[in-house]
Amino acid sequence: MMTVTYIGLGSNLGDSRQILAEAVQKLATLGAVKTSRLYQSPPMGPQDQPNYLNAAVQLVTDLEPLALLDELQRFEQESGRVRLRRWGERTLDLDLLMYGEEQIQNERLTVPHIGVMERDFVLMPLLDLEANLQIKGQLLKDLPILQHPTLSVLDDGNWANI
Ligand code: PH2
Ligand code: MG
Ligand code: MG
Repeated sequence: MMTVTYIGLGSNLGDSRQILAEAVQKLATLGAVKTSRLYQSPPMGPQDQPNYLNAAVQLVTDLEPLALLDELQRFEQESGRVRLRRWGERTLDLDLLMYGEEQIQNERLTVPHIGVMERDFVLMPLLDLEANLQIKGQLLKDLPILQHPTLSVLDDGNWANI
């Protein structure tokens, strides 16, 4: 069965733009993808780290949640993933934000992803993909944090098609 899923993308080490574009190409091998705009965002967590590039992808796939997570983690490793500390800098972060309407809680996975509602660098890209997206009946576009976004649009075109 095909499921509409949403993946959050982040990078603040290496050639982040290239790394994210390659990640989108890899995600496209798993199903049909739509890509958000590309954003630059100040770091959440330790402030002595570079700004992040952030984006989101809508992926329609027949992979089950844990099989999809395996693929995401494989792509992170293939990008030469470096992760120095919690909330700290990394070459590629692929987060499974939403998997259809499902709520999932196990050792490996919490879906919807913790913090979606509090992070503008997750919400704005998601809303590019689906303006009326809801989580548990809450319209994401109505969340107050979106009234004072801290991120900026770097590219609203076909940034992933390099
Ligand atoms: N990811 C983190 C920690 N901090 N800050 C921003 N702006 N964007 C991120 O994607 C991000 C972060 C760990 O995954
Ligand atoms: Mg993350
Ligand atoms: Mg992650």
